[in-house]
Amino acid sequence: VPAPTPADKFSFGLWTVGWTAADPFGAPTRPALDVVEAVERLAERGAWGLTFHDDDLFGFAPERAHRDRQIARLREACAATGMTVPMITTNLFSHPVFKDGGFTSNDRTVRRLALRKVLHNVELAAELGARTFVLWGGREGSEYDSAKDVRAALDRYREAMDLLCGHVLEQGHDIRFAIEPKPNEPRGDILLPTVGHALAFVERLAHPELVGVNPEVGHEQMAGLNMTHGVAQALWAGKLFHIDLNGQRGIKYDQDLVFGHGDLLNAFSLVDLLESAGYDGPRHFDYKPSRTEDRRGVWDSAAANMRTYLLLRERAAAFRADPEVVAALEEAGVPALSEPTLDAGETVADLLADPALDAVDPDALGRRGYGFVRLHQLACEHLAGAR
Ligand code: GLT
Ligand code: MN
Ligand code: MN
Ligand code: MN
Repeated sequence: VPAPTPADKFSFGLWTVGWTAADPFGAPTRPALDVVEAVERLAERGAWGLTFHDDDLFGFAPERAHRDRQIARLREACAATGMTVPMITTNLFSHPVFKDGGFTSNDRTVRRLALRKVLHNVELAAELGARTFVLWGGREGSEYDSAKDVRAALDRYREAMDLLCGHVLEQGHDIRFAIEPKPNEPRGDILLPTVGHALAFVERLAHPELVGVNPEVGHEQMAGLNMTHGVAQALWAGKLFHIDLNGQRGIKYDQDLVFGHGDLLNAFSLVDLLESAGYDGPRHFDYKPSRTEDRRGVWDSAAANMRTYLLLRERAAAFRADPEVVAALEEAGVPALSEPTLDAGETVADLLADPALDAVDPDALGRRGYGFVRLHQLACEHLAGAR
């Protein structure tokens, strides 16, 4: 497996390698990580980008001088290492003021504060040359159905998105927004819980072309969904603006494991999809180095994400190049699905009158074997390094 290089476009959140591992049950197990060290350590390992929330870099409501200094230190570290800032995002979930949400809080003043916080950070994104602005609405939701008017909340969510898009257009910034779905945690139920919900929401905005999605592996899997299918639909809709790669084992709390350390087969099909679809955006890792890890474990786990991606990319290419796989795909009818069901120019009347269809024996057709299991076993064998 080749070593990661910036051409692979691997990026990491400052909140990932920088996580001090405080959880709801225990205190931090690691000291805070300085942004300059994060940039340097990631660059040494072949990463391309660092992403962050406003609060990660300079805290909530920072003194002007502190904010400026942190931004300058980040810029210098990037200039010295060649690292980039491809995406930034705003923290609308940690401070108690956002306990009922930012854009959709029941409190109008909170909503106005949230919008102002994001607008400030959009300006920072433009200054740093970040082309994608992620919005994870972790606190936009409820625990109690009686406490949230969901239709009104969606009106407010849309109002916020329309305002942000209008601002970006007015300023002429080269920035697009990516909504990150999650079904629950920290709220009992979060609005726009899955990729599908987010895609439907985007189509009702004033500037849908400026808004896409940032699917996270673990978040789709927390909802029991197939990440590869969700990403495929986002690609199909032209909406895969960004992606959060990590690992999750089943329907439980958000584990944020290393990419591939959850459902490895689904990770394999995801890499196969991203590579074959020509997705050329960031490969962003949103994982948490486990609470058991020390500093060395942090950097080992960061490297593990990139190595797993490259390993799966290699395995997927070998799978596609294997003549037995090509034949099995053919037998399974996978390439045949790309053929339109009607001929060019064929009408409903032509279809209804097609004599070839009268000659079809549905029972015989129903006995056709597709060979999907054999095909999937070939995928498993490539993944396991047996072929
Ligand atoms: C938070 C969340 C992640 C999001 C981050 C972006 S914040 O860590 O758990 O999934 O991607 O806001
Ligand atoms: Mn997560
Ligand atoms: Mn997370
Ligand atoms: Mn995420």
